[in-house]
Amino acid sequence: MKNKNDPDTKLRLPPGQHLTERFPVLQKGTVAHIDKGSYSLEIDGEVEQPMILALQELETLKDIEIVEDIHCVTSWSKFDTKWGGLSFKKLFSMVKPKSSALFVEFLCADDRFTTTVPIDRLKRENAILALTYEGEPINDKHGGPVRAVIPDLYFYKSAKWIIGITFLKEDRLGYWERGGYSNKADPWKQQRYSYQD
Ligand SMILES: Nc1nc2c(c(=O)[nH]1)N[C@H]1C(S)=C(S)[C@@H](COP(=O)(O)O)O[C@H]1N2
Ligand SMILES: [Mo]
Repeated sequence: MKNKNDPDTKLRLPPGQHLTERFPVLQKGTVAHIDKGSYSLEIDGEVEQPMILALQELETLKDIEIVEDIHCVTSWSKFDTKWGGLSFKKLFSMVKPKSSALFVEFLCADDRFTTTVPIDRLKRENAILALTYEGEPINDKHGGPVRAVIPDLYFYKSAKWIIGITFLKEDRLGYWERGGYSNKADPWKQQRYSYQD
């Protein structure tokens, strides 16, 4: 088991974070539940090919598994979490973002929660639209059936219960960002609060 004094652990923990073996559950309100049979993901905005995809279709598009450390702004980090799903790269090759698309907004089933991410952040190999956690469909608590996992940013940018993805010309603040959290959210730069942006 890893511990704080292990040199590897120290290198992997961003400043101000501590390691947990648990997997805390966090969201603004209560845990949402999405019916898998009637689920659809609507992708629109600044794209050549808007799409509506059912869960089964997303499953056939699965192309990647990642094992990544995740970092919550409340200071816990968890190492080596394993997620499977669809790389944003693959999704982009299908919907074809226009050159005007600079930000991506995730719309979620919990009372229309949103968060946005610069499009370039999603072109990295480890940013995915996740369908599985540790080899199993993602449960309700952790944002199933479809959530984002963007390990390079604090975990509040990793939207749970995603029902819509909109490509934007200009940025919009999301739920936590309007509440005072950083819109940049880089754990290695310790960008926790909006007054630091
Ligand atoms: N839809 C939605 N996604 C969300 C949130 C939320 O309130 N609603 N909270 C974020 C926050 S603050 C964190 S830390 C992570 C927590 O994910 P977990 O519950 O799987 O640990 O989800 C993020 N994604
Ligand atoms: Mo969070």
